[in-house]
Amino acid sequence: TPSRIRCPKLSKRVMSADEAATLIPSGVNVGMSGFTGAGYPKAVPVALADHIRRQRADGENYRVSVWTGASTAPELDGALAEVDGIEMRLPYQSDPVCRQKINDGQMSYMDIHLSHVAQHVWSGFFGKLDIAVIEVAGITEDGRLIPSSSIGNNKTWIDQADRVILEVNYGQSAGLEGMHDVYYGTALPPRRKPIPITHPDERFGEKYLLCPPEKVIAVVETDAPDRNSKFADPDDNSRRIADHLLKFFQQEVEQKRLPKNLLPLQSGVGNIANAVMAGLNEGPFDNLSAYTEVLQDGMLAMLKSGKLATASATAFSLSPEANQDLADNIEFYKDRIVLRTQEISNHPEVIRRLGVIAMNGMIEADIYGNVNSTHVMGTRIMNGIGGSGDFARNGYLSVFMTPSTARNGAISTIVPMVSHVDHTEHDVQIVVTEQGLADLRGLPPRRRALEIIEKCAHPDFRPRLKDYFERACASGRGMHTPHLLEEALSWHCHFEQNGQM
Ligand code: 0RQ
Repeated sequence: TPSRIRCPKLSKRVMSADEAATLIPSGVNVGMSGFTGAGYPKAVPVALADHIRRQRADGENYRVSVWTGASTAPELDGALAEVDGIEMRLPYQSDPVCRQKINDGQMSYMDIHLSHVAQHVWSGFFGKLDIAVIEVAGITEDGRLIPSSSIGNNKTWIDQADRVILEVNYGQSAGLEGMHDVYYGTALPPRRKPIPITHPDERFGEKYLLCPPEKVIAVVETDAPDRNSKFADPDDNSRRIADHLLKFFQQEVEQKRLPKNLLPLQSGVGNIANAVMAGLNEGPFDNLSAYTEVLQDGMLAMLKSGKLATASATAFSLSPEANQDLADNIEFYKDRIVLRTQEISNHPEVIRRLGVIAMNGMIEADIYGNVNSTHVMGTRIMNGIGGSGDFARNGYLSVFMTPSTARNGAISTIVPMVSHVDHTEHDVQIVVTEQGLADLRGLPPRRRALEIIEKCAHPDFRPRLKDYFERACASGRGMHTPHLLEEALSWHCHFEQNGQM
């Protein structure tokens, strides 16, 4: 294979992952590439974990803080968490070992809106970024970097870090070159200008990441696939959720509240989101577009079938089969996909202007439409808010979806009061479960409660929710958003004590 390091200056910095890892001292802040299991460094974090383990055996308390785009993979989050090597982690993770360490209180975690991360770093809220570790698909003759299968915060990490370690991954399709659009025009107030996007496929940035060669202290060559998790085939619940949503979209088109090709779609992570895309691929809508952060299998299939004309994102998150399809047909997909930095893929201004249809998963919703996306029983983090808040608050439509029960029916995902709130009632318009779809637009709180209980709650829990609501209304307390405070979280307490709500 021909070298992907076409810049002579940088080919002189090639070294092993072990050597590169020793250039990362204890106590530093490290910005790593990676977004939803795509484009994360494959070799240096594992080598760093080994290095930390060895130093720990010699009695040194070696830890670094790890900032990324979003979730990564066992070779990064898993490996570093396993050796207790992470002091503080931000902004989104979905790794089981990390989750355990965070919930056990051994690792700090800051869960931040994905669109906010870059600007918070520019402002220095988290301290200085010392080192960036970035996977790229190649390096051009003049030292520009060909981004990999995600961009995330890479532009910010390279700009802000004093030193940069590059991983050049030969396992990424060389054809990715030209798919990206890296915008260098963002700034802090008062110097901000409008972000020039009026359609998801517009390009106005660079095809490459720009990095002064002097900053690059190491280049490591790798050849390894992304996490590439498989998606489950849509189950009955996901299919029903998708059916309810499609019917709703059709009604909105008939009422002329949505155009025939809908509005740009944003779809969250996971199997339900993927099932909704599968439903749309068989549905009546054509010439669709997507302005989203993650491109999963479902959207790739829609691009292939022609249902989806164009898609903008910051990362792929594909199964091994879909990833192969991407590589085999990269020129076809390159005409239809733009990958951007995450401050642009998730930019509130753009999401509002385009009128994005935001569709995200959730842990639970309460009868008034407040949504918990992140915490099990109010205290234990699952993943993080990710981009769901960027899209929910600013979209034209904000949809949250979940099966109506969890843990084999022991938990109702519709509860009197959410045990943690990520999206307030003001940001939530549509709630969908396999039972039905609640359209909360235009409804005051007590009517929202009746709509959610009737349409979304599981029949095993519906009478108890109704009873709670009626007693709250009769309690003599405030009638705007009636609650029985002494009982509002009793369903969660009951689950913790008895394993059943
Ligand atoms: O647990 O894995 O132990 O079985 O939560 O639940 O039903 O498989 O749903 O994979 O779609 O995830 C909100 C976590 C849903 C996700 C969440 C348990 C359930 C299961 C997963 P097990 P499902 P999904 C763009 C948008 C926030 C970020 C976001 C998420 C596990 O959608 O992380 O939207 N969202 N980003 O058993 C206790 C409940 C539960 C519950 C589910 N009420 N109580 N456990 N579970 N409901 C992408 C990015 O931002 C990068």
